[in-house]
Amino acid sequence: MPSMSLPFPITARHKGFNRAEIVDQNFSEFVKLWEGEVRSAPRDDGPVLPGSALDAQGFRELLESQLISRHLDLMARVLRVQNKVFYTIGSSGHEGNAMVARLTRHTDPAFLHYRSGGFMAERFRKLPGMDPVMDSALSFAASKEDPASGGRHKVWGSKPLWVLPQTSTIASHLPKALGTAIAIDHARRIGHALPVPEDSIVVCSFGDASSNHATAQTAFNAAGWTAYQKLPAPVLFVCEDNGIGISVKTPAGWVANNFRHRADLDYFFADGLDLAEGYAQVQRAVEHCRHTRRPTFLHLKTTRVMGHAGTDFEIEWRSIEELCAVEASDPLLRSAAIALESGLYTRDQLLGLYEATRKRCFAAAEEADRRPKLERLEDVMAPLAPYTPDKVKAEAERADYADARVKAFGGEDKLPERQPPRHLAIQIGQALHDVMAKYPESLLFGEDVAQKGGVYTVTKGLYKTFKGARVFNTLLDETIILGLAQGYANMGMLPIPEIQYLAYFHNAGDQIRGEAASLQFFSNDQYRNPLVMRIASLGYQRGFGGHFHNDNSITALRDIPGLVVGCPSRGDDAATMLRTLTALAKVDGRVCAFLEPIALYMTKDLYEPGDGQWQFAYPPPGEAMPLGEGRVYGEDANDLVVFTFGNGVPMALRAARTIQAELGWRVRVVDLRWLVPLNDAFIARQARSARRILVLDEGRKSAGVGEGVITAIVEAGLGATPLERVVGADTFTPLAGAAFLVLPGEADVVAAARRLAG
Ligand SMILES: Cc1ncc(C[n+]2csc(CCOP(=O)(O)OP(=O)(O)O)c2C)c(N)n1
Ligand SMILES: [Mg+2]
Repeated sequence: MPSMSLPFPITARHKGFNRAEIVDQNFSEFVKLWEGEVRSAPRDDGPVLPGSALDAQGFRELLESQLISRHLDLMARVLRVQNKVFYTIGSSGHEGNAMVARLTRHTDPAFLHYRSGGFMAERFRKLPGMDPVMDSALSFAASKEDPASGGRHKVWGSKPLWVLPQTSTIASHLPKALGTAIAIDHARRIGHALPVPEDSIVVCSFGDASSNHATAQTAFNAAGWTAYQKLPAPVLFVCEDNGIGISVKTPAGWVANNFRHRADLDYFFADGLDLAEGYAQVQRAVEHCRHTRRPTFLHLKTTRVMGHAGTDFEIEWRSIEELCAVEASDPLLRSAAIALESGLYTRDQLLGLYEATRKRCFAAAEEADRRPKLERLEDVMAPLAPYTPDKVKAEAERADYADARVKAFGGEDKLPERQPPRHLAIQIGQALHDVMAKYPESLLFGEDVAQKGGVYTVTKGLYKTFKGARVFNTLLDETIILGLAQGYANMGMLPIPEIQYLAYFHNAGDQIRGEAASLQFFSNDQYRNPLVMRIASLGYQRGFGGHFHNDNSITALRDIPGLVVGCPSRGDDAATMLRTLTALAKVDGRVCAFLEPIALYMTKDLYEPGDGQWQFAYPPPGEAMPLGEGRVYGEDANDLVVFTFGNGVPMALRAARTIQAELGWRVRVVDLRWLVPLNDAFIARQARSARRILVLDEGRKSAGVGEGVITAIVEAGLGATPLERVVGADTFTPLAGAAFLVLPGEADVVAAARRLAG
């Protein structure tokens, strides 16, 4: 508990319910009653107090930033009840983080804690003509004109100031902040031109409680893992330690104890409550990070006044003595003391500045309240999933990299389109060679993808061709793999991360669900983190079983807003789909998932062993698969139409033969290929001419792709068409032969057709 006591006794006024009012009055009272010695005011470029590294001009500006931050908080508490402001998690007690902003550059990408009002106000100084008060007010008011998120969330964010908006999920931004830092130095190794200066560092702030989170810990670990190998990772982790997380106290000394002695995470402490004292300490950390390019942990002492948020009535769960002691450690009281003691401000000047800042914040908030809000669903969703079909098509079909691909494949005669038809695994590998030849800024990484070429050798040869700077193994952590992907994307590269098995995507899903897929939305499409995530997926492996290698749950991907999910069932489709996915990433900044059906990797035959009918000619560059377009086998057959994807496609084609022989039906098989978003219009078109419908979904029954297909059919008014669904059971997949009890098989398809006939 802070030891500093108030310079006035605890009176009835201090026992009030509204702590914001009390904290506000404390400042004025503190200034009025201050009785310290006054020095003669220092020159602008002289130290604000003897021995301080902060000069007078710097102090004035930092103080102003602190006051802006504080009055934005106070304003939010007042106007929230009038429904003019929609967010009250504030920065009060953390205003010292303005020092971090002052000592870094506006081109140092920043991923910020929600208590970053001081940091933001200070960073706004770095570019002329910007107004932190009005910009913040528009965000507090959820106005459509909010320059950070367009009214979608109260976030700290700014395109010109390189502040990438963060979600409210604590710690989830650490992996991508680390990824961005690694990307900054990695760019040189592949000759990529960065959007920020080469000696930039990444600022990443978070709270003390958040430092315990698995997602934070994995970022610290990966930062250390990187630095241990003497690879640069210039990230400044700023732990803003106020000693508490909502209502749970961090054990005293825990943060220092936990981080002071970590190998390859260089620890610095700074007093964020005292500008005169803390400035040099922050400076040391920033300079260390910039010059050594090593991960740096800045333990910034802060406090939290006015509770966690406006809804947190601390008086109900903390003693009045404790509350008053915390409020006495308010950094603005310390700043007031410095202002007065240094002689830079008289009492009246300081109170005048305080009140003028209040007025400015309220005026901005009232103005922001009059600005337009988001009022139409189209406007809300506009930045979520941009899609410019013509440009994507042109980019996907662009084939102006002939020389690069000849080099990648090792000669004209080795080009894949000149080879005999091959199976899926080979053609994915070839397609990846093509993509990497086309985009020199693309990187392929994951577990075991480099020398070994992946568990299934799909990426074999890529390491040899494109070398270790572009094809590399990561440490074993999916959260970090996806954090790295976002980091590389933030720096303008094209990441192609691999997740070794679908089951392990779930392990790190928030990096896509909460982070990557949400960036365009919460930044009003100002920031994009395009990436193409490859995932070895789905069931039916023979001889290598068990749930975790045969996970068939696509549901976790289906409801991620903005995500594109494609799943090819054959090699030529894989190649043309990958071209479209990379084009979607490049042109529209989309986050994409490419599900590779493991059991089809090596499948060469369709009907009989040795028939070679599941191998296809490699489509040369210039061909691409339009987003949403399925593949139809037997376009004019309509006795039965089977909707399916992945392993279901060859299964349905085999079953179709039996059905035709037995029931005399001509069967059409529709490979959806694109699973998210489902192309409802395409499904309806195919269903309209069907006399009977069968939905074959190898995923689980609940909330799987099949549900989406049936919904599209019903919503198209075709619900009267006789329909059967063949789908995986709602269970985990067991080992060995028992797996086939859980997953749909050819016999189930035939049986469903019989039911339709009967
Ligand atoms: C993953 C996750 N779990 C829980 C929460 C709810 N939550 C929001 S803030 C918070 C406490 C964070 O404390 P700390 O990191 O110390 O930051 P402070 O608010 O004290 O600055 C919690 C539990 C969340 N936002 N994200
Ligand atoms: Mg805290």
